[in-house]
Amino acid sequence: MFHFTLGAGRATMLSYTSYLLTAAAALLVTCHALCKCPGTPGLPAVTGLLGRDGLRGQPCLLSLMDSLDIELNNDLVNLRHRISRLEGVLALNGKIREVGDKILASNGKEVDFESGLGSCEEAGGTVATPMNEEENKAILDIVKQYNRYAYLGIKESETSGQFLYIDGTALNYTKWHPHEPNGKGAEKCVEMYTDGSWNDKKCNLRRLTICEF
Ligand code: MAN
Ligand code: CA
Repeated sequence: MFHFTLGAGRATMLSYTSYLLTAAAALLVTCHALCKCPGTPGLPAVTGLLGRDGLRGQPCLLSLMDSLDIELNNDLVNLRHRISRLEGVLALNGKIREVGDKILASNGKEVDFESGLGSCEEAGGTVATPMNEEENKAILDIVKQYNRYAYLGIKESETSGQFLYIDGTALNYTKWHPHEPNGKGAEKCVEMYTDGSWNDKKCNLRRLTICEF
């Protein structure tokens, strides 16, 4: 979504947005001028390009609902554009990684598993949990950026050797280092090494906090 070429593409996007804004503003002005249609009982509903309610009496370009739709859609387009620009800034500065629908970020701090989870949840997210190769790579990117092992959002269940997501559901992807997991109930957390592979590990160590949102 954000490549760092902010040349012609961005200019096109801006001029397209300005075009949309101008078009919507023109429609709104027209609507305000023409939409005060007194109902004329008995006349057939006006259809086609006109208001979706089938307006009666003087023809209207847009119904009030249509003009509100345009206004809301306009707000939505502007919000999306602004969020996308903010994401571009954060990605450019190495503050976030985006993978699929997930946004990944670290506060750069190394703390035990529960503290890290607490920080992530307080910020509205949870501990980064790789659910496929692409997500694992994005988390690995941050591990490499800080050159620190990080805890993942995976824990061993009561059943020794069985690891689950924090919400208790079964793993659908794993990247265990050869011969891991080997803690047999004594290493209930999981850390990511700087090659992206996983090791089961005690939960009371200091590991990089990486959250997903
Ligand atoms: C240490 C710990 C274990 C890990 C082994 C691998 O003992 O980090 O979790 O499995 O090293 O040799
Ligand atoms: Ca281990």
